[in-house]
Amino acid sequence: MKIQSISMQIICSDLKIPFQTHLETVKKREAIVIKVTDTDGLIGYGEAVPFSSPWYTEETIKSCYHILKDFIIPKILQNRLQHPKDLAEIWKGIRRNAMAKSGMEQAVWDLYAKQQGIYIGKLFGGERSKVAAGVVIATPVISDAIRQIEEYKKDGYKRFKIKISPRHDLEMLDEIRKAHPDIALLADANSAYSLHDADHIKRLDQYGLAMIEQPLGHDDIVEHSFLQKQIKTPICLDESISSFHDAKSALLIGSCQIINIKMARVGGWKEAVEIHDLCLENGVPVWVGGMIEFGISRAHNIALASLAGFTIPGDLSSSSKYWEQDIIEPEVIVSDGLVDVPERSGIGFSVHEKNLDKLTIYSEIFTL
Ligand code: OSB
Ligand code: MG
Repeated sequence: MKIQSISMQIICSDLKIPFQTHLETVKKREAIVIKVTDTDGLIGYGEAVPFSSPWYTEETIKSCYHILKDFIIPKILQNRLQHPKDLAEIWKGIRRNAMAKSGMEQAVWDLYAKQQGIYIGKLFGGERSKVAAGVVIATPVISDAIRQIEEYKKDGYKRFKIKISPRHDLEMLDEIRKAHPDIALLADANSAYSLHDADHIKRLDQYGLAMIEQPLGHDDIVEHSFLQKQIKTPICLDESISSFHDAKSALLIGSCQIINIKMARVGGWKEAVEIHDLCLENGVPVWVGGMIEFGISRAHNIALASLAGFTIPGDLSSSSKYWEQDIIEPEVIVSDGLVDVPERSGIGFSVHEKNLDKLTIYSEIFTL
């Protein structure tokens, strides 16, 4: 692939609105932008999206940077990649650290797609020209949630996701259903419940939720299969699915009826597409999960969502939901609840280098 250099930029920006779950309130977002440049000057872009603290997965911006700088980047430069698929060989000697791998896979696949002159989604069989967008409302304040849903309805978002926990669920859902009886609604618990709460969780069945996302342990597969047998609402797994193997296990024992696929959580394009293919074969619908990300990661997610199995609207909000200024051009725009899938080569968006530099707080460049 004639890779000449690899650079990393840590970027940081305030969120327009704080993102609140029972685990953490995110007000500032950091990410690592990875650029892989070939000898012709073509650049592939990836975005590694761990948080600054390990509340969602065990990775952090610092741990991710360390794994990329000290292990992944040297191996890639020394091994002279022929094809993005060769990354599988490099991953063999690096356990977990999915977000570091995902950021690098994104950059290498984007470069490869640009070298081939093809849109990245097409490399994986993507076929949609528009993808459906859902939005996340992350506040425990009921009146704020209702007002935000009101606003987002105007943009035509096709699905609304709220964050719940045992202290903020029944009343919140009651009020939302009173104000918005017909919206496609789902509730994400980020592991706030345990199997002992099964009777309480059963009471959520009355709200006609499209699904409940990750009610139990962040690394659990088995207990979710017990819970699913006791409730009508379909379970969707998020945190528990960190690999193809996890997805296979979950389907095997009926732990969920839907999977939220996040490239970042499963280690990149290859694993994400394999999980998608498995679910498609088994008739299990999937959707693209979000990470409160900047435009590069969002662009990869839009490409992923163009694959046939993504039949449920993903966490694909407009750039302007979180950012004053995004790092891609054009920005992501949701209109009538849809996002256009680009056609240009690579990720199909240009990177706004000026905005990117404005947000950069640390950077390094690596060559052989
Ligand atoms: O649990 O799905 C989640 C964002 C960061 C970390 C975890 C989650 C989320 C979201 C997606 O809910 C929000 C978005 O990107 O719009
Ligand atoms: Mg989730």
